Amino acid sequence: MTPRFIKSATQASDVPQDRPAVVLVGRSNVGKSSLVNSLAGMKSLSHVSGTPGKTRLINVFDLEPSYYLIDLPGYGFARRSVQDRRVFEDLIYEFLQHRAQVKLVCVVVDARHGALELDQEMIQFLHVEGIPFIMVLNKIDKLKKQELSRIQAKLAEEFPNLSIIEHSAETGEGKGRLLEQMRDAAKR
Ligand SMILES: Nc1nc2c(ncn2[C@@H]2O[C@H](COP(=O)(O)OP(=O)(O)OP(=O)(O)O)[C@@H](O)[C@H]2O)c(=O)[nH]1
Ligand SMILES: [Mg+2]
Repeated sequence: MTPRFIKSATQASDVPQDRPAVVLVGRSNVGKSSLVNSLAGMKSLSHVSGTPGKTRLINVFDLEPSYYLIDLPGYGFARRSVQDRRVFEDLIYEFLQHRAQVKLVCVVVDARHGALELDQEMIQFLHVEGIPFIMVLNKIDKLKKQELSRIQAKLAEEFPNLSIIEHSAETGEGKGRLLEQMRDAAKR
């Protein structure tokens, strides 16, 4: 089946609920939309931008029949006003909190930076809410092997029980493992 874009929703209640959901969250510009394209094996299913703050809506994709893949706006985009940032953060948290169909959240981080403060907050929230989550260490093509090992060790120490998947939208590395985890989560 060809992956397809289903819809952009402005609020949580507009997201279709007839399938389990796998959700991408993370700071603005870490590569969530690129990840959708990478997983779909398509260049422009989701809009990617060099300018942070590109995704402003809840975007719903159909990559595989057993779940919807949901791309949320990024948090922490510095050039947004505080007010605007809060609107996005509320949208993200509200969506996650009221959705029984969310089977897995992928917290996407930039491999060069690891988990920053807002990521820690997100992880804490998911933990408290009991929502299953993994971390996607993205843009690994930007790191030398040694730097990658260093950040992996740091993350393993910070989050001992967290499953972390390395990924690059440039090389496609990690794509298969990630799709497998999504498929498995959708069955639970
Ligand atoms: N080298 C490299 N660049 C990447 C990778 N993933 C994303 N990028 C680049 O990072 C920038 C941001 O990518 P997006 O996919 O738009 O990021 P996003 O997380 O969806 O951003 P928001 O929509 O603002 O939340 C773009 O210039 C991408 O080409 C990757 O794995 N490797
Ligand atoms: Mg985006």
